[in-house]
Amino acid sequence: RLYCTNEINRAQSAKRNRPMVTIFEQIIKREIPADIVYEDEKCLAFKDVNPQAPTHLLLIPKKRIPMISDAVDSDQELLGYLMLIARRLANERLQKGYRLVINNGPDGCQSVYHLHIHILGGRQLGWPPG
Ligand code: IU
Repeated sequence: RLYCTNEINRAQSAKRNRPMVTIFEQIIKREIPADIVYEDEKCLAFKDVNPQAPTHLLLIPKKRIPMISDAVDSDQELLGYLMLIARRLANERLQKGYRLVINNGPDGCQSVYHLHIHILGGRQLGWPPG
């Protein structure tokens, strides 16, 4: 549970210290490395550096949307597109099932303020989440 506590601490302090340019934007611009598994003109997917399951990918839009609660009506097409790409990446890798997750804000355990969909699978996942 120690790791979980650290994640919660990170999430609780993340918004206050929120940088103008997030690490995920730096990954999009190739300013820092990541294990990228998919890219197109609208989005990018890469392996989470601290995987919580045998498969743990992050899918992010190239458009800067800090969190799902910031999304606006005109993001409808992009958000639908992201869900379909997440489905495709997951279906290709995780025939026995998977979970798509969006953490939002400190209590939602969000630590990076660039919208991302977690794609998790490769083991039996529990419920409820912590
Ligand atoms: P969260 O939903 O904001 O808590 O998810 C952020 C994720 O980003 C988390 O799972 C981290 O392990 C992951 N991550 C990463 O893959 N690479 C990084 O450089 C950083 C965080 I910082």
